Amino acid sequence: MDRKEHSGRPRQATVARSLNTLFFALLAFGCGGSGGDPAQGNPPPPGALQISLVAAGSGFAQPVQVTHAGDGSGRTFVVEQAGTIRTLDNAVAPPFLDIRDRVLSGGERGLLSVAFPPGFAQTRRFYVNYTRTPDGATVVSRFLVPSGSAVADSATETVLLTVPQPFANHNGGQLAFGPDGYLYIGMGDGGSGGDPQNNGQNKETLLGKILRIDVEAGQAPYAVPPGNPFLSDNAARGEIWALGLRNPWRFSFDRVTGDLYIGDVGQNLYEEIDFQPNGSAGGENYGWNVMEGAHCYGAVSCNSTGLVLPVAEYAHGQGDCSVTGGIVYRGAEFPLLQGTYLYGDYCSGRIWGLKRTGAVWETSLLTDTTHQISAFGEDEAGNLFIAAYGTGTVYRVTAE
Ligand SMILES: [Ca+2]
Ligand SMILES: [Ca+2]
Repeated sequence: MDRKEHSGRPRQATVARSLNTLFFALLAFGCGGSGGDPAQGNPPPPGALQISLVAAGSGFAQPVQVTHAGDGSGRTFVVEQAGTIRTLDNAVAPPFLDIRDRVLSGGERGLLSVAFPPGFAQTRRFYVNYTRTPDGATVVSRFLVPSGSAVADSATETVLLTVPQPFANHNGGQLAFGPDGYLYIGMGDGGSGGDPQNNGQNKETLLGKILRIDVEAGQAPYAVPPGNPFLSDNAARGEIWALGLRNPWRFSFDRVTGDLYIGDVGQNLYEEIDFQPNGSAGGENYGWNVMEGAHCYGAVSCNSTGLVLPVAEYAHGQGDCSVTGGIVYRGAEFPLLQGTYLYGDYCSGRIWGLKRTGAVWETSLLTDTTHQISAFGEDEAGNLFIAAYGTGTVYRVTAE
């Protein structure tokens, strides 16, 4: 597993980072406090939009997701990598779900996300994505909350999808229900470095993709929606919604517009945010491993025909090395943030805002923190949170 080095050697040359740099041991980090970071001494100009972070919950063990169930309960859930889901207000109460007995955790493996479908308050069923014991394969499965119970029953698991993982890293892991009610699944390229199996561009594998499946229609284990883009292609898996992804660790849908924002972790040089408007027919090819960000990967030139370039990217440097895709702010409390997509970097702790004005996407630095930002999340009301992986604290985003 690659480490982010702070030896004083040039980062881009020495960090042969073969993976999403998420989840390293705490000792490997401290990027924001490593000294000599030019960003620390260059605050944005006065008057620019700034955010602050207020601790909202602590004591979580390696949190990797913050989300809500949309069930009117007001609960905000925190996913812990080893295999538990807790509520933000209490890190020590019996967990909402505990599947540590079947999760292979460590590095980039673990319980990676939970998603609650529309109607969860009535159906009491929800979905998780984890890497399983003992082989590290990706599992997407359904669990039930028994009637009369506030917590899930770990014995109710129904496995819907299993995807073998050739390497320990790049497991993607995001689950999210789109505005169409289908389940979207983020799959990394399988791992190692540089996508040696060329999974990103191979439509016969589920690796290196975003998948779209119908898990709520009553068909076992799931149905492939009739509108999926490659159903008529005999050399493609029908579950594929978009391809050319390296490790879409986090993606999200704008709760107002339905637009999809994808943070795809780069190889050694560029981190990127990809965009897909609501109403897209799918089939977008986001470029990996032909391109890394808006640049040819490992080549002076390349054929970018048909590839969808990112709407934002940043180069490694100033401590930046692994993007954590975020969320569009739709809360009521901070009008200045309205419609802004917040995202950050796991290594540097920096957080940016991205917003489209006409045809132009503009990025601004919102704050520079010392946190290992593993996830952005929101509650039912649209308040935004970040999870600080190493310290186990969840912060609420406020604007100044
Ligand atoms: Ca993998
Ligand atoms: Ca790309």
